[in-house]
Amino acid sequence: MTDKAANTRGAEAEYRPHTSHWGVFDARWQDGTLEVRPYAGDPDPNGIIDNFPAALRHQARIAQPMVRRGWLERGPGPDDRRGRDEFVPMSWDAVLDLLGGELRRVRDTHGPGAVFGGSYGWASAGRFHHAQSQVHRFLNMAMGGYVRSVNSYSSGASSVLVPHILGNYEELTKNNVSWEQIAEHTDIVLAFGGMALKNSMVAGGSVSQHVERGCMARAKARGCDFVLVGPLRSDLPEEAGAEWISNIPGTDTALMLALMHTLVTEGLHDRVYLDRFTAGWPVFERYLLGEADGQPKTAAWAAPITGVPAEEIVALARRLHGKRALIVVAHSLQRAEHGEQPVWAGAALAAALGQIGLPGGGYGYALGAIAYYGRRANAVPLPTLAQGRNRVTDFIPVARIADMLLNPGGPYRYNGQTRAYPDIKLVYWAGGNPFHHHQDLNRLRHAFAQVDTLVVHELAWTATARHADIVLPCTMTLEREDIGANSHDPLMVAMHKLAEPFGEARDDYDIFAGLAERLGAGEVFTEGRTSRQWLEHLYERTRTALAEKGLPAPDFNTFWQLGRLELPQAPDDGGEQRRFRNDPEGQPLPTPSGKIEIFSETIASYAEPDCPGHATWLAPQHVPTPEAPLFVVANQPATRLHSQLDFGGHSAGAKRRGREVASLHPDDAAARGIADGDIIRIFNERGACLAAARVTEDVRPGVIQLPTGAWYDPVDPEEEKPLCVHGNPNVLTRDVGTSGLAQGCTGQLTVAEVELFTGNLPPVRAFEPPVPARAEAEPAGN
Ligand SMILES: Nc1nc2c(c(=O)[nH]1)N[C@H]1C(S)=C(S)[C@@H](COP(=O)(O)OP(=O)(O)OC[C@H]3O[C@@H](n4cnc5c(=O)[nH]c(N)nc54)[C@H](O)[C@@H]3O)O[C@H]1N2
Ligand SMILES: Nc1nc2c(c(=O)[nH]1)N[C@H]1C(S)=C(S)[C@@H](COP(=O)(O)OP(=O)(O)OC[C@H]3O[C@@H](n4cnc5c(=O)[nH]c(N)nc54)[C@H](O)[C@@H]3O)O[C@H]1N2
Ligand SMILES: [Mo]
Repeated sequence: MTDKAANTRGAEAEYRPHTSHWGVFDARWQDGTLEVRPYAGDPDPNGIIDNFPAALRHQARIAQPMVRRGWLERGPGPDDRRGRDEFVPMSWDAVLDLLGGELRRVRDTHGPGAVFGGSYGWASAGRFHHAQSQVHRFLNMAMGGYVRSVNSYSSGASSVLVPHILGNYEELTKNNVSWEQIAEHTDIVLAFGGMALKNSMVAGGSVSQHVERGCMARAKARGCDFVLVGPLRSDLPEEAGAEWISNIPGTDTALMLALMHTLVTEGLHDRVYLDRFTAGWPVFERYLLGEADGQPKTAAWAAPITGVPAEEIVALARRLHGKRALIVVAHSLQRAEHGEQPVWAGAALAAALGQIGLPGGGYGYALGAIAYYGRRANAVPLPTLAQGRNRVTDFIPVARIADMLLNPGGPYRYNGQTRAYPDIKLVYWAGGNPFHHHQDLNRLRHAFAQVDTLVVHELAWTATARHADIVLPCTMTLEREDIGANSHDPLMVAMHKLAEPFGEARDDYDIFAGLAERLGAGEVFTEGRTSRQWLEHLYERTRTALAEKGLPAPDFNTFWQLGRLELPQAPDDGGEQRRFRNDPEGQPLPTPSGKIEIFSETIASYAEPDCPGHATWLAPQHVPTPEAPLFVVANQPATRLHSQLDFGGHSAGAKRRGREVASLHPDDAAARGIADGDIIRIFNERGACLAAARVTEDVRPGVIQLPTGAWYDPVDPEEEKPLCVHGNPNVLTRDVGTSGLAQGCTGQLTVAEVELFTGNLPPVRAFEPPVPARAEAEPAGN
């Protein structure tokens, strides 16, 4: 049956609701094409929904199960042919039998502690077909558990640091200063790394209203000032009318210290607040004033480090005093060497201003990074798939995956412990793309060569799928029913099915159900429910909570027909930080002292050389050199979520000559004979990629910005360090942790050189499926 016939029978022009991490939308089939339109209640829709139509039936989709030839012929084992081998198509029954046997072998020979199921990644919206929940539930129920990963690539450093110094991480990011408070109360927003609208337009699970632009415009109209600190002018929108302080990347901690030094020496810091609400300020003050190390952290000291003139630093400190001031530190600052320090220094600065816990004031850590920050929490629980119990206790900090695979048994530091990496035989990935998210991809390829078996569920031929031994094609969100919602958005969405599965693709749930059955855990995994029955079952939790509150609580079928359901929300009450301010003795923070820890005895006792007991300027090791004179800022892409649907129309439309666009300053371009639109080669000791140059004054000199997400596309995978012809910055980034405290991802910044690319331009092949094996290559015995 053609798509048109399959999808348009009956109601050609009828729009049906669906949602995504980047927005709620409706879609319908018209003349054989899918049309999408944003949810009518969204004041500022996200153009990323336009990636769907062209992506749905794109050749980059995976049509049938595939097994890597070398694995099929020689069996499981380390193999550096991963990523360059051929694939053999296989039927679902055969591939599930084969994989079921391999899972049984690993479980029975090595135990579940030899399975890595961390499977990091954003997958798709939808509470049931959430790939992470599905893979974890499967591994718990059918394998007895798995080695997991903790924390995220987003906030690897801050999520470990914050519980030591500020309290609950979720409260700090999600129930703290809101957009509404900024619109109404804030006098000055000092945003380190900005609050780019491209970022806040995304939220895991769903987002129905993009309010950030409107709230910034309201604040500005009321007289609020916005000051952006960072290498790119575009990190605050025009509506904010921001002043731009363009500092050298990675130097924000020095700038914050100098701001605090100015406040203290001019008597502008809030001593009463610091005495009552913080612990350890006197130790930190001795460091600020140079009594501890002989170096006062003056504006004159910070000026050459940060590239910001001393007078500007002093003037900024004076301006912050006596105002309803909000300090914002973007996630990006901590996705770098010593990433803990700017998070801690930002908290100390907000505390020195005495603003934490006031409406619209204090510390808006990560505000603007994602659309579930700065919003109200829902007052009812969401449908949630139980994941069962993991009997394996071992874990790794998520960004240490390559270290783990390359050094089984090797020691590493994490949050005060010395731990050992597990010995992994099988890696199972569903819903993430390590060839998008991980650093130093040439090293990652070696790491994946070490395992016995790599299993990947994917909807498209990502580089991760190409490196797998067993590739199982899964449906795209549009091809199945689900319930969409996030914890800080008032709209729950009935995600209607809009298309038949591509080729032989199956839902992750059905794939796991088939495997669970082969491992003797079919009934435990499915509980006898179809997908539709699961949706009805999971919906009940929210319906019951609504009914208990005396609110409209439609049954599932009514919800499904309505398409959307408004959920009640909690008050915008400032959360834990406000409660602490109002009642410091009765509602202490969940830190060791019950206060904001400007100095942490606990962290000091860990004796990490790269993370001392208070915010400290630790000069970075990874700085520009004559061979690599430019900073590379590898930030989030504006036209897609990470690598998802990079083959869609919106993402493809923003590229030039099929390459990702890298932005650099006219001076840096001129010095290298580069003009706007030229193809350039960006390279360092770890690797090289091509990109299309955009020459603009909106980037600080000495910086080149190349967003993440263009699919890794090695020109010749046989080479040791192949050129990526498409523009994936993770061929350049370093694979090292933030510090021995958190071991977070440091992918945001690296250094490299750039030159005009003058050779024959190799085509982009990332979206062409790997050539299927010839018929005679079927496994022996066929
Ligand atoms: N250099 C550098 N690197 C970075 C960052 C950076 O700032 N700089 N940022 C980091 C951050 S913050 C993050 S969060 C990570 C993001 O890294 P990831 O979350 O791994 O990136 P995604 O592209 O979202 O990967 C999701 C994958 O799931 C697939 N998928 C979608 N729906 C389904 C489904 O239903 N089932 C299955 N099985 N698969 C599905 C998609 O096709 C896609 O390949 O990247 C990190 N990497
Ligand atoms: N459109 C879109 N939105 C997204 C995502 C996406 O992939 N696409 N990903 C989502 C996810 S998972 C996350 S975790 C968040 C990430 O949120 P962030 O990590 O905050 O986002 P980034 O865009 O990586 O970085 C924000 C800005 O920080 C600036 N910056 C980089 N280094 C420095 C520095 O040393 N100092 C200063 N002052 N500024 C610096 C860069 O100019 C950059 O544009 O974004 C979310 N939003
Ligand atoms: Mo993230």
